[in-house]
Amino acid sequence: MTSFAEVFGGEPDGVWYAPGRVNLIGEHTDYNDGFVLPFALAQRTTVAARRLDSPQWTVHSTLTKETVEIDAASAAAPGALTGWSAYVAGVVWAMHEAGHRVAGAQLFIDSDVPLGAGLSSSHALECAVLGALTDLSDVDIPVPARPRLVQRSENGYVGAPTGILDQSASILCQAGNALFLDCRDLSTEQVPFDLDAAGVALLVIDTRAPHQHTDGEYAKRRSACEAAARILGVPALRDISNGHLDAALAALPDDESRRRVRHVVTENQRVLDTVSLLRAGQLRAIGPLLSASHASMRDDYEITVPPVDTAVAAALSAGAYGARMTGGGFGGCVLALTDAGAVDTVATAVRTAFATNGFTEPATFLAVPSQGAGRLA
Ligand code: GAF
Repeated sequence: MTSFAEVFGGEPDGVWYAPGRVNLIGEHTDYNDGFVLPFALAQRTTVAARRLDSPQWTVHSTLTKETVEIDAASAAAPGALTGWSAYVAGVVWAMHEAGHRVAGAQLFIDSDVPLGAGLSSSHALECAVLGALTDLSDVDIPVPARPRLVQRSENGYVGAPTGILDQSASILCQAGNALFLDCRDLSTEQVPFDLDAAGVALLVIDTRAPHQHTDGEYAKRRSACEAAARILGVPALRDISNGHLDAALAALPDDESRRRVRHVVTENQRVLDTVSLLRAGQLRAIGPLLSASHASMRDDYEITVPPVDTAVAAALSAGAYGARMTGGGFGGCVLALTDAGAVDTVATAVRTAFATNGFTEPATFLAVPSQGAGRLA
C-alpha cells in the first residue's frame, strides 16, 4: 500500500478519521424531523493531510489509486466535480459558504468502510475531510455544528437530497453507545449499547445487492412525505403521533401516501420504544422492533429488494431475535441481532439462502459500536 510520503513526499501535518455507521433503527425518519438511533462502526476513513499555501486541494485515494486536483473554481461550483472527489470539494464549498477561509491541502485518503454498502462511506469521507480542513485552516467549527455543514455539502454541492442521520452518526457517536438523535432540534442522548455485556451480537450482512434507481427513489419518498405533511397541515410527519395515525391516514387521498405516512409514524414510535428498552438494559427485547421496522420498510415504504428480504427471513428462521435492513435501502446491509454464540449459525443460514436463490455471496462482519470522528495524530 502507498503512503502519504510516497505520494506527496515528506510527512503530513496530521491524521484525521471518521467512521462509517449502521442505523440501529429509525429509517427515512430524519428528513421528516423524526428520530434515529445509529451507532458508529469500527470501520473508518482516514485522511492524512498537509496544509498548502495556495487554494488548491490535491487528493489521493488508496481505493481508486487516483490523485485528483481540485482548484478553487471547481470547489466554488456545485456539481463541477462528480465521483468521490465531489465529496471533498463539497466540504470545501460548504466551509466557504459558511464564511470560513479554507486552507489548501494535500490529502491522502484511506478507508476500510465497505463502499456502496449503505454504511455511509461517503459521509465518513466528508466528515474526515472536514476534521482535517477545520484544523489545518485554524477555523473554529463547533462539533455539534459539523453535521449540518456536511449535510449542506451533500445537498448543495453533491446534489443528494439526504437528511442529517449519517453525518451526525459519523461525528457525534461515542464508543459503546448508540446515538438517539432528534432530527428536529438536533438534541442527542448517548444510549448505552453494550452488546458484549448482554451476551449478544449484531451481525452485519452486506447483501452486495446492486443499488438500482436509488437516488430517484429516495427523492420520491422524501417528496411523498412532504406532500403528505402539507395535506395534513403539519410542518413535518414528525408531528403526527402514533395515537393520531388512523385519523391522519383517513385524511390522505391515496393508498400509496397512506403507506408512506404509516411507515414514518410507526418507525418514529419504534425508535422511542427501542430507546426505552436500551435504557432499561433489555437488548434482546428490541428484536421484534427491528423486525417490525423491516416489515414496514418492505411493505409500506417499499425500499427493500429480494436479497435484503431473503437475508432478514433467513436470519430470523435461524433464531435471530430481530433483523432489518439498515440505511437508505434498495440494497445494502442487513442487521441481525443474535446471541453471541449463534452468530455462525445465522451467518451460515443467510449464505445458504443466498446460494439457493442464486444471489451473490454476502459478506458478514460483527458491528462494534465505536467512537465518532476525531484526530489520530
Ligand atoms: C440515507 C440518507 F443519507 C439518510 O439521511 C437517511 O435518510 C437514510 O438514508 C434513511 O434513513 O442514508
